[in-house]
Amino acid sequence: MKKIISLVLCLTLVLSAVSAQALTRDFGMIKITELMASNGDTLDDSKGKSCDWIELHNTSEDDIDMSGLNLSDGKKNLAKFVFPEGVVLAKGAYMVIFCSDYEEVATLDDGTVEIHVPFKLSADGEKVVISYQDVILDIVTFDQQQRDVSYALKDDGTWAFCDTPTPGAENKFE
Ligand SMILES: [Ca+2]
Ligand SMILES: [Ca+2]
Repeated sequence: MKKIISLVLCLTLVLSAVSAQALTRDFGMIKITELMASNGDTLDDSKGKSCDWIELHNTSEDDIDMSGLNLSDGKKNLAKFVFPEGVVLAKGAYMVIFCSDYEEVATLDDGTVEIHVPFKLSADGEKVVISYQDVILDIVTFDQQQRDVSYALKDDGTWAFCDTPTPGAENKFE
């Protein structure tokens, strides 16, 4: 009995050490929530360019270490972009990824991280896929897009065009 109690105690200590860290790699909790494949004047990057963009959302209660997660615009090459070490998406937070056709992870003057990935989104329609080690975790397929109208996830789990884009924030439909 003593052995079992000490084992339980050990396990509790290990578990509390893990939860104290509160930085997981639970990639299944990261969702694609919005995208814009024809960005006119909705959002500029730090260089003043209006690239296509993708929004990701951490739906979990823990900060997620994004390193190793793949992002792509199709299933053929899942790892067009691989998140590097040091990129964390805070619990409940949204992240905007610029699809600029070049790769760059830059820390801006205000401390935020701006990510550019080496592909663009086609306004004629394609896919956005996040994956880890060849396992697709979330995927959205979109058709023809209109300028400055986003394609966004609704509360009921369906996707719809959105006249009130919210890059980096909770989606809003009017
Ligand atoms: Ca593309
Ligand atoms: Ca949004």
